[in-house]
Amino acid sequence: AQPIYLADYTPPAFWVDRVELTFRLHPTATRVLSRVAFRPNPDAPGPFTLHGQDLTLIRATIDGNEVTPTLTDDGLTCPAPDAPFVWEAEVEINPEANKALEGLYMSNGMYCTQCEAEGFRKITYYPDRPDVMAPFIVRIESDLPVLLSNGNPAAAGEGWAEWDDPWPKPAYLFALVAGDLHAHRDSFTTASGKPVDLAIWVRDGDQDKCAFGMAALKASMAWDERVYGREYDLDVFNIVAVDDFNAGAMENKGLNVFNSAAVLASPETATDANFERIESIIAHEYFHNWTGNRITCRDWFQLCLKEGLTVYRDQQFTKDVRSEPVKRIDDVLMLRGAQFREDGGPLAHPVRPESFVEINNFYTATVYDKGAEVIGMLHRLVGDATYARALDLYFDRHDGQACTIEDWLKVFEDVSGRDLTQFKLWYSIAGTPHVKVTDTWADGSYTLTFQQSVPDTPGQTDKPPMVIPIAVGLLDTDGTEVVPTRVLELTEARQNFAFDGLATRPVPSILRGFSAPVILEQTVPAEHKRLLLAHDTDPFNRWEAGRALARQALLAMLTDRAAPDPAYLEALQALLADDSLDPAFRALVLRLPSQQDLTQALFDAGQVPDPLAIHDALTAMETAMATHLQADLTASFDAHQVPGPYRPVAADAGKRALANGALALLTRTDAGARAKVQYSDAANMTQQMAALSALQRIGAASDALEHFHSQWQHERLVLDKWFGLQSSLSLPAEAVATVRRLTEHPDFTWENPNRFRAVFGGFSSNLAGFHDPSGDGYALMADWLIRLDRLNPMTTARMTTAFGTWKQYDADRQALMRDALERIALVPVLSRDTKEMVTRILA
Ligand code: HT7
Ligand code: ZN
Repeated sequence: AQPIYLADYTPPAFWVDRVELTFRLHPTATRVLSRVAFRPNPDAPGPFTLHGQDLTLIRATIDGNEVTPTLTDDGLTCPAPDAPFVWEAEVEINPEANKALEGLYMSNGMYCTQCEAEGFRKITYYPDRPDVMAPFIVRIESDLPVLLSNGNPAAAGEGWAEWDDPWPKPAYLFALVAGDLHAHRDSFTTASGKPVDLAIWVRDGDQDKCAFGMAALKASMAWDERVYGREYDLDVFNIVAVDDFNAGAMENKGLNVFNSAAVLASPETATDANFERIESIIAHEYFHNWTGNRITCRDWFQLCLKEGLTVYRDQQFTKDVRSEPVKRIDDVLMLRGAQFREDGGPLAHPVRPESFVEINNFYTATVYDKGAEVIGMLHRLVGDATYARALDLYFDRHDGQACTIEDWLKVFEDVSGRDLTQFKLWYSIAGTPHVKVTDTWADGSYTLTFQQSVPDTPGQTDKPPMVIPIAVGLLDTDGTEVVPTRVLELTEARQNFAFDGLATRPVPSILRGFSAPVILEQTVPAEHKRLLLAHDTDPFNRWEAGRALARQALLAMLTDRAAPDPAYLEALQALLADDSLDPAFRALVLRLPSQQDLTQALFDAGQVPDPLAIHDALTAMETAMATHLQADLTASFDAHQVPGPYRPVAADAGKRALANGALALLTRTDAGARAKVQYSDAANMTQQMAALSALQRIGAASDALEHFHSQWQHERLVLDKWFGLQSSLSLPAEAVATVRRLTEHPDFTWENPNRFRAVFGGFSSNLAGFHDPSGDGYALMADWLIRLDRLNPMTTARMTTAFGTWKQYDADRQALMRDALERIALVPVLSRDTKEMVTRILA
C-alpha cells in the first residue's frame, strides 16, 4: 500500500448537502439504502468518486436514473452532472462476519458501528473524509426493541425508528445501535434552560453499573459550560456500552459508543483506578462534542487538532474534580511511559504526521498525549486570560468547519499578537527534546544555562531549536523558597538566565509542573534531591526529586551491585509520616520506577538492560523498603483503611492507594499474611485486586486466583482482570508458561479485544517474562498476533508495539525479536495495518 501525504491534500470535488440512510437490519445481509444530495465544488473540480469497502452494490441511480459505476480498489467512480444531483444506492453488508469491528458489526446479538477513522466506507458508498460534512436523517428497520442513531429522535413505530441529526457532521461521526438494551436514564438542563434526556444503554444485568458513568456525564456537561462556555446542542445524549470494541470509546454525535470497560462500574466489580478512568473517558468523549464534532478536522493529518485539545480538556477536568498535582504526576507517568518511549524509537512521528499508510496506526500517544502537552505549553506561554479568549474565538470563528493546525494557531496569534512560527515546530518535529542545564554562582548572581537539542528520528535530522517554557523556582539551602515560579522561555540552542540579589547560592527547582514535554538533563547532588523532596513548594518537582532518588538508588544496585541506599529509605520515612501530605501523593512517592523506566534509564546511560536483573533489583529494593520501613508502612497501612461503604471519591481512593502501596511492600516480608486477610475481608474490588496483586507478585496467589475465578466467572470485565493480573505479574520464570496456559483456558475468548489485550497487553508489560532469554515469549506473542490479524487488524497492529524497543536489548534478544517480527512481516495475507507497523519497527 502507498503512503498518503499531508502535502497532497486537495479539497473534495463534491460537497454533500444532506444524507438520508435506511438500514434494513439483518445479521448476515443488512441492506443500506442511501440518498445523498451532492453539489460540485467549483474550487476543486474533479471526477465523482466515492469510498467503499466490502460492499455488494445492488443498484445505484443519479437523479433517479440507473447508473453503472466503475468499481475501484477503494470504492467507485461514475460520470456525474456538473450541477447539484441526488445519488441513491442500495448495498448489502454482512455485520455478523465483521470481526474487524469497523463499520457495522455485531456484538452479543447487538448491532453497533465504529466509523472513525474510515469505517463508514464499510457501510455504504460515500465520500468518507472528514472535510465533507452534512446533516443526516436515518431510518432503522429491525425487530429489536432499541434502535438508536445520531441526533434527535424523529419518529418511531413497530419495527422502525427515525433519527434526525441537524448538525452537519463528517461520516466518521455516524453511529447506529440496535439491540435488546436497557436504559439508565437521567436528565440535564443546560445553562440556557434547555432540557436534555440522558441515557446509558446496557445489556440486561448491567443496569446496576451505570450510576457512576451518569454522574460523570452530568459533571462533564456542567464543567464544559462553566469553564469553556460550551452548551450541549441536542435534545438527547445517549451512551451505549458494547463488549467488543477496539478502543475506549467513540464520540459519535449524540450517540457515544463505549467499550463496556470504559463505562460500567460498581464498587464490587471496578477498582478506584477503573472509576477514575471511566470518569475521564466519559468527559473526553463528551468534550469532543465541541472539540471534534462541532469543529472537526480537515483531514486525518490534523487528528491532534481534536485529540490533543480534547485530552488537554479532560486532563483539566480531572484536575478540577480530583487533585491537580496527583493528576499531573499521573499524566507525566503516562507520557514518559508511552509517548517518550514512542518518540525515542522506530515509531517516532510528529504530533502532526506528514504521511501514513494506515491512519488507524496514528491514534498514538504522540498525537494524543504530546498533542495535549503542546496545548498546555501554549496555555502557559499566553496565560489564562488569553487562552480563554483564544478558545472563545476558535469556537466562534470555526463552528461547523473542518479545520487545520494552521487555523488553530492563527486564532492564538490573532488574540495574543504573538508570532507562533517557531512554536509551530512542536507539530512537525518528532523526538523528545533534551534540555541540559548547568548553573554558576558569582557575586550574588545565579545563572542557569540551558542547551536544547532534539535527537534524530526516522526521516528527520538536524533539528532547529524549539520554544520551550521552563518553569523555575529557587530555594535556599534550608528549603525556603527564595524565588517563586517563573516561566523562562527557551528559543535558542543555548541560553542564559540570571537571577540577581540572592544572599546565597540557591537550590534550583527546574521544570516545575513538568512545564514542557522534554528530557531534563541536570546533575543534582543527592542532598539537593532530598531537600527538594522534603521542601519544594511545587508538588510535581517534590515527587520528581523522590523519583530521581529512587532511580539513582536502583541504577546503583544494577550497575555497581550497591545495596539499597539508606538515605533514600530515610527520606521516604519522613514523607510517609507527614500527614499534612495528601495520601494519594504519598502513594505516588512510594511507587518505584517501573521495569520500563529502568530499561530506558539504562539504555540512555549507554548500557544494555537486562530485564531479569531489573526485576530482581526492584524486588530487592521493595524488600529493603519492607524491612527498613516496616513500622512506618504498617502505621500507614492501618491509618489509611477506609471504613464504611465504598465511595469512588478521590479522598477515599487516595487513602486506599497509600494503604495498598504499603500492603504491596509489606507482602514482600510477611509471606502474604496481611494480603490474605485483606483478600478474604475485601468488600470492594479495589481491596480485592490490591490483595490479589500483592500475592501474585510474590508467587503466592494460586488459591486466591482459583477463588477469584469461581467468584467472578460470570462478570466478563472482572474476568479480564483475572487474565491480566496473571499475565502481567507472573514471576519471570513462570510467565511464558502462564500466558500459554491462559490462552488454553476456556474463558480465553480471544476475538474479544478486551480479553486479548488483558492477556497479551499484560504480558508485554511483564518485561522480565516477555523477554525470557529463550525467545519463547516473543514467539508466543507473534503466533497470536498472526492469528488475530486475520480478524482484527486494528487491535493487532497496536499490539505489535510490544516489539518497538527491540533495539535496546542484547544481540541474542534482538535476533530473537527480529525473527518474530520478520515472521509476522512474511505472512502472505497480512493486513495493511500490521504490515505498516512491523515494517516501521524493523526499519
Ligand atoms: N475518537 C476516537 C478514536 C478512535 C476510535 C475509537 C474506537 C474504536 C476505534 C477508533 N479509532 C479511532 C476515540 C477518542 O479519541 O475519543
Ligand atoms: Zn478523543
